[in-house]
Amino acid sequence: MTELAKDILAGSRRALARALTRVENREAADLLAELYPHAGGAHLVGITGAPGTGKSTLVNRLALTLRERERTVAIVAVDPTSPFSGGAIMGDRIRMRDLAGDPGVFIRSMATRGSLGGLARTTSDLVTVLDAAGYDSVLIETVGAGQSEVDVARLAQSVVVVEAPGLGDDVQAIKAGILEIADILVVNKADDPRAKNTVRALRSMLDLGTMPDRAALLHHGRLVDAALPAVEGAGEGWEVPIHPTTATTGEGVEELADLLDAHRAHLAESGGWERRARARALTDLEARLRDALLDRLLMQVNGEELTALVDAVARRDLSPGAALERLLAETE
Ligand SMILES: Nc1nc2c(ncn2[C@@H]2O[C@H](COP(=O)(O)OP(=O)(O)OP(=O)(O)O)[C@@H](O)[C@H]2O)c(=O)[nH]1
Ligand SMILES: [Mg+2]
Repeated sequence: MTELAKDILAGSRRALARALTRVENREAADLLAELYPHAGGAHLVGITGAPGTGKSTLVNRLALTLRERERTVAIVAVDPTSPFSGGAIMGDRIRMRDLAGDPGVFIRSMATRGSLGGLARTTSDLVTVLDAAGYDSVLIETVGAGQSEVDVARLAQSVVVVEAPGLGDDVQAIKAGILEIADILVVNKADDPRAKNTVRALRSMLDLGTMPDRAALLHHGRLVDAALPAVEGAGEGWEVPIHPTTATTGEGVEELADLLDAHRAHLAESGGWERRARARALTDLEARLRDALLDRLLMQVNGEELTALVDAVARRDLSPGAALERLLAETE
């Protein structure tokens, strides 16, 4: 084993920081292979929702609560510089004030812009390193608008979707299908009198639908379909709670920590933990396979030929399917 991997497993923060930078630069394949067997013990919690709902403030509070329970916590903030709300800077400043200097907390911010090789995969690898480093909980905060929420859900064992009153019309984020990925729905800013309406709107939406098989929902692809056959009654028997919090005062955050513990315990008992781990492994493998095959194929393709095909498809002289046939014929 390399010194760097040993130092990480021994708890060196400097080694950890160095490793995470390598991961972000996509120069860590060997290191990840070394650390991978040591990961798997952390509770991975995704925290997502529309900009400005109070995710950072909530993550900060949750981290403090977990620390009081003697758990160590790593925080990965994906794209902390959301252009949509000035709140991001605020939340992150408070976070630094309350958590800085605690050796049981490790905070990493990650910019989405310029992340090489895909945000989801880089985040997944960062989380693997933090998991191997021995943190009890890894909290992953993303500002989500569609696909990125689902990508977080793929990483996390427990997904917290944060809503808040007064962001345009009630519960707008639900349009993006965000409800379906929630294990716990938090209505933050419960100090706002309109929060009751938000809770009510969410309640009626949840009552409308039965929860689908989560693992299958989050991970559909060819490999998954083949290797993760549908399971009888695989809604996993978890009723999604709608939980109000006021992150600024910390009200409701103890109960949120309890709900997360309960969800983890539920996954362990129901087989959901294993099922999600398996689904994640398959999704991960499929994404890597696709990238690798694409790279390999593109190396064999003549650039001019590719340009000509794109032109032809754009002019509608050729269908995308027919263009594919030609590409494949060329590389066989
Ligand atoms: N009234 C009230 N304000 C809150 C609450 N939680 C957070 N805020 C405020 O909402 C604003 C946004 O908070 P953040 O924690 O930065 O929200 P965020 O969801 O992380 O924002 P982005 O990262 O930009 O998406 C800040 O001004 C917070 O002080 C709450 O429970 N009640
Ligand atoms: Mg934030």
